Amino acid sequence: MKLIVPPLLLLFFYSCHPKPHYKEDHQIIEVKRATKSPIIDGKGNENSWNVTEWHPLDQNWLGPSYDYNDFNGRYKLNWDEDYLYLLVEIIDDSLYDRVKDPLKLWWNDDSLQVFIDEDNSGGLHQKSHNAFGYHIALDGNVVDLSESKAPKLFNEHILSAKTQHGNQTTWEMAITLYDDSYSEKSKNQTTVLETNKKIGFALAYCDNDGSIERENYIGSVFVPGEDKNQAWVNADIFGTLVLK
Ligand SMILES: [Ca+2]
Ligand SMILES: [Ca+2]
Ligand SMILES: [Ca+2]
Ligand SMILES: [Ca+2]
Repeated sequence: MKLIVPPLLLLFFYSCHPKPHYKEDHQIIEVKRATKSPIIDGKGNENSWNVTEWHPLDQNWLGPSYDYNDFNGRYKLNWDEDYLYLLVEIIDDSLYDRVKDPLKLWWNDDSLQVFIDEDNSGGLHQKSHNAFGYHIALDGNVVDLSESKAPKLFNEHILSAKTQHGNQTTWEMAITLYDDSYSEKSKNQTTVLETNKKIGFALAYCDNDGSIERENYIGSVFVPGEDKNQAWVNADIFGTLVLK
């Protein structure tokens, strides 16, 4: 029997089921699998890092222009089935941790920020775990907003270590991924990474050299339009990683 659906009913169905959000991939980076998992010690001397290319951290999202000694940054990425690995090299003339409490004004201290959208869905993430925007403080604390929009430590999501030589800090991290079903009230499954998986990703550095507020906020992706400070709200601006 052929089922004939009246056009009005179809219209009703589509208005109740809007098209799913679609992120347009940009800044696509192919990430190679690590030949051997790196040791997270803040030293990028493993062979897997040596054979991996650097990417620039050079988009000034907030603040005036800066020179090389004030800030310069670059990063590398690798993966295995358990972790996304990140190596970041930062030149910063002054490391500043004004407020020691990791849950207060954390974005105004020198810190790295790692944005992860596990399924590359894009879309808003401020009030959900559709994507994460982890701040990693100089002392290694990992902060993001909780489901109730309060700051919360997510230290178990990112293992990090750093070393320093003069004004250069090298950060090495193993990042565990969680999908958008992540709940702060239950135990969560980690994502097992596999070849050809796409992940929404951006990196940023908050640079403060002694001011009340951060002086610069430098990101890894170009953000179109006047307001460049969008990553903490909208995962559409994240670049796209493709695991190879
Ligand atoms: Ca290492
Ligand atoms: Ca600086
Ligand atoms: Ca998502
Ligand atoms: Ca600084």
